[in-house]
Amino acid sequence: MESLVLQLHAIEAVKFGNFKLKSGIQSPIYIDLRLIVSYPSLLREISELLISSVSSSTFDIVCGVPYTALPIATCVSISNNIPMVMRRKEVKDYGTAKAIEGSFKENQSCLIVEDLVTSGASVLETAAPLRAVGLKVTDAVVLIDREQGGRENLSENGIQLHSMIKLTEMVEILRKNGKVTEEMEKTVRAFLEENRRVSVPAVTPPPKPKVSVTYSEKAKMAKNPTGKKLFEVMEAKESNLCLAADVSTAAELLALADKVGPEICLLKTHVDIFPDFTPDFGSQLRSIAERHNFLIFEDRKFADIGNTVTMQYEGGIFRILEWADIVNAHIISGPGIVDGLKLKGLPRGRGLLLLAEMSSSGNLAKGDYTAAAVKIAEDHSDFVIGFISVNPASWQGGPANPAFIHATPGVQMVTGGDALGQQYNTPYSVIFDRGSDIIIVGRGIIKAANPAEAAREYRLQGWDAYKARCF
Ligand code: S5P
Repeated sequence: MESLVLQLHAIEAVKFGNFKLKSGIQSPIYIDLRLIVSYPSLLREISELLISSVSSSTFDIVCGVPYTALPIATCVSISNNIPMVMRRKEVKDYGTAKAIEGSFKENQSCLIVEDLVTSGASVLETAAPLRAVGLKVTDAVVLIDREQGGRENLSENGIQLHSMIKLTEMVEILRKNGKVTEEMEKTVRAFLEENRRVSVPAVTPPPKPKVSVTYSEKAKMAKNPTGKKLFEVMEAKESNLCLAADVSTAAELLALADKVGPEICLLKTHVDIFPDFTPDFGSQLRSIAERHNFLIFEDRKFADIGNTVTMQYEGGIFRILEWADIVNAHIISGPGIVDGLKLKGLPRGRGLLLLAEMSSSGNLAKGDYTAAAVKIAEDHSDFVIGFISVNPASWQGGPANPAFIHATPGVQMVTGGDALGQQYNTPYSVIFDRGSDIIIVGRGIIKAANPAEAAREYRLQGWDAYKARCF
């Protein structure tokens, strides 16, 4: 232990002076173990020492307190062959809404690894989300105990602290080896006497996900006839899959719709990409939709003022109002856009989705913008059937009213993206973790060797995730 303390001092991981700690108090000693990543043999020594203080076989999983203890926990995991999980510090910023990364099962025991404990607040901040996902947390190993109430605060929260060395012991070693003066040792002791117990702020565990409302229940809640019908189709076909049919021609789209039709609840078009569009496109697509029982969504992304969009919706070459059950709109121009579209769409029983979030990287639809979309939808729930969303589970105040549909683009079997900013999540993460209702899949299906088979696979994955969420 003496040599370890001297090494920490030599690399300046222990400093003396006047420092403000995370808890707010001023301290004459500061310990910064972030530096140890630059000294692999020291890192190994510390991780071996830590795990030797507990019986490693009693733990199924280890978790380091971010960030300093992450490399230590990784070493403990590798050398003892214990799987590791990671706690995300910035759940909201990243938008996956997953606080704990990695595989684990409920009731597995998890050992927390930390470099330094003062009040124990950081350990408790990590224990709360681990416990919220069903892991058992009863022990924490830590290299240095600053002796400022950490042990007591953790014990009150059901966590036994195993520390390798106390701060006073460290300072004593350094004084004996001529690294600090007797006076400094006294100052540190006096400081510790005065700050015996640093209280911890209460840590509220994150709320458990709400038991989800089923699609049939949602169908009953929906005010708009198209919204209601969509939920009914989803339930009847056991499908929460929307095909983004971004093929090159109208002829190709019609052929694809017929093949993939049995697997989908909704088919999404970008009608303005077809060089061979003819006025009977809409009626042809509607007859295929009727045959296979799916709805049609023209992804027009209206964005203009109310008066202009009434004309764009009804007129022009495409006459979208005639054949699309659903269209969507940005809310950048304010609620007038919904009034305009509603004027034409509601008498025909059509529905509108608002773009509350987008899947592309760097997009601006977040925070207050998303909240404004939810507010506009609530004010027009006779016509607005829901949202294009990415992570409704992370929205301010939780997901919107369950009568709304949350449809999420940017879905493939593996996470990743394309060269132009698209970002992909898996069907399971979209439906189960992010609380969405519909997966919108384009290239994952249309570029597959057998699109109908690929669609079937996406449908099964999406439906399994829904069942896992609801039942
Ligand atoms: O934020 C969005 C909104 C939409 S509607 N991100 C999207 O990707 N979309 C649409 O979803 C996009 O226009 C495309 O039609 C589809 C995604 O296609 P994929 O090939 O990337 O799966």
